[in-house]
Amino acid sequence: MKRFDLSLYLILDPGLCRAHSMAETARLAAAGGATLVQLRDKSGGTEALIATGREIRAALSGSGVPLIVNDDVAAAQAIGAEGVHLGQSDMEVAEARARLGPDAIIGLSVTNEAMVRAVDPALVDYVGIGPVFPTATKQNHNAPIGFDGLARLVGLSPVPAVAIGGLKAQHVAAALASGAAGVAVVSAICGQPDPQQVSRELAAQLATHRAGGA
Ligand code: TZP
Ligand code: MG
Repeated sequence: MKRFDLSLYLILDPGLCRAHSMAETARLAAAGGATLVQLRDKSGGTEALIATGREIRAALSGSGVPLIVNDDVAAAQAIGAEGVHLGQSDMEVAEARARLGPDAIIGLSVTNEAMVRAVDPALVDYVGIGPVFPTATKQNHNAPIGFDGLARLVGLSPVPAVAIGGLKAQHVAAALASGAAGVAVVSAICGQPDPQQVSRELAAQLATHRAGGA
């Protein structure tokens, strides 16, 4: 049975991760409480992605934190990653599921109501919903939806949702109150002087607000 925890979902970006490597950032974040790690590298081809992905997988070994690869199903297979995250213009989820099998974790980005309504829970394990706020991390992102938009889309989703876009520790409470299972972050962890410490702070916020605390 596949198990995954969306609560603190780190997305690794090669540009922002320069201070520490992506593998080192993943290791530190997992030690600080990250529950899922995605490799999102739009800069190179499949070969480069596979090499980096193998380093990250090695860095995460023993942590129990699954590795998800953005966009590239073949790379995910070569890396031995636990899953893929697909955008609306990437490989069809049915095709990805056919290639990866029932145990793989498959995530899908959704930004509006029509996309959420089209999600097939037999194929998709979770959705990423956003951007909640504008963010410099993603070029040409869609219009921000805010926490109201997030809550509306989470409410329509047949699968668990993770919120994304400009989220920091101070937004965890509102993301959870909107019904998201967790927060997906890039710049809140990548490129921070101490990725382990900021991950700990995010994890502490999650623990507090998931428990229904203030
Ligand atoms: N998709 C929507 S917003 C975003 C992605 C990949 C980037 C989020 O990055 P950050 O730094 O957490 O705002
Ligand atoms: Mg994509």
